[in-house]
Amino acid sequence: MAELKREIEQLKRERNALIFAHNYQLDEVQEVADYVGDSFYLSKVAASVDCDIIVFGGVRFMAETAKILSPDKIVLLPELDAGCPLADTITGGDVRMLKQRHPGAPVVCYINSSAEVKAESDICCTSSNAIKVVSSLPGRKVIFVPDENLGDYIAKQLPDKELILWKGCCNIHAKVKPSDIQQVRENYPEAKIVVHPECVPGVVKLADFVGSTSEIIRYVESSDANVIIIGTEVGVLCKLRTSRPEKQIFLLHSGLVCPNMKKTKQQSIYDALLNNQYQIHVDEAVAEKAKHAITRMLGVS
Ligand code: CIZ
Repeated sequence: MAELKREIEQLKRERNALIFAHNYQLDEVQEVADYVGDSFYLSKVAASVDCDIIVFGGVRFMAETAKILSPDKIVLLPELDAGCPLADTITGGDVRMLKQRHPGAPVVCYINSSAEVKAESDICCTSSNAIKVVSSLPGRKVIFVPDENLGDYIAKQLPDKELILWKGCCNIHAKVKPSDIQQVRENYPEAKIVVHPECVPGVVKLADFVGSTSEIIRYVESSDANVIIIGTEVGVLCKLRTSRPEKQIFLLHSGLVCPNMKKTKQQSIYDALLNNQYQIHVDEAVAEKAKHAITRMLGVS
């Protein structure tokens, strides 16, 4: 592994490349990354960073977002089939149909969506800025796609808004049930329970804190609690194990492991740098419209 790390470092220098890793990536990928964070943070970095190549440890929609914001750079997704089943629940055609059904209502798309869906949307959001983004819009009615659970969470925070929701969900977060929280409360009465807003409403309601991956990491790092139970993908534990080794941090459900996020390994990063694979291309017209939705989000947050 140490040898592979050295070779990745060398290739990175030779190719003027930078490695991005989402908070859900394997520890071995986060360890070789130049930037680790959530989609919002990584999008901002992609828009400003100076390099020729971005190797994206993540899933397709994340690499597409980086390409849309940095069209002159080569963006590589090391595992071609690292996708997002939530993003795949909706197409651009579905968004056009929703707009026809609700004329005049602005469309907010969660960043977990294809470039085509972003291109049909007025503004994009991530789980860390969704409430800010939706509240920035004029009028009452807002179409929100594709995560129904995140949409429900936003709607509860913003009772003046009427959200039209798409019935998509992350099948990893949806595994957590309210009974998992009740069980943990019995076993660890002193613990704080923190969950992602992609969890179902019954889970969100019972949690002590709800936030995006970066917000969860910040919450744990600054919390006085010694025992913390986490309801999001296991990858967030990577940073916390080193930044807060004294705390007892557990996963709320053993199924909180995203198989798509776990496809990328150090070897895939190395192969990507060596063979220039797999290059992300986004149709120019689609990219231009999608960029508008993403930069509008960056302006709001
Ligand atoms: O916004 C992101 O990166 C996702 C998909 C989750 C999160 O909360 O960070």
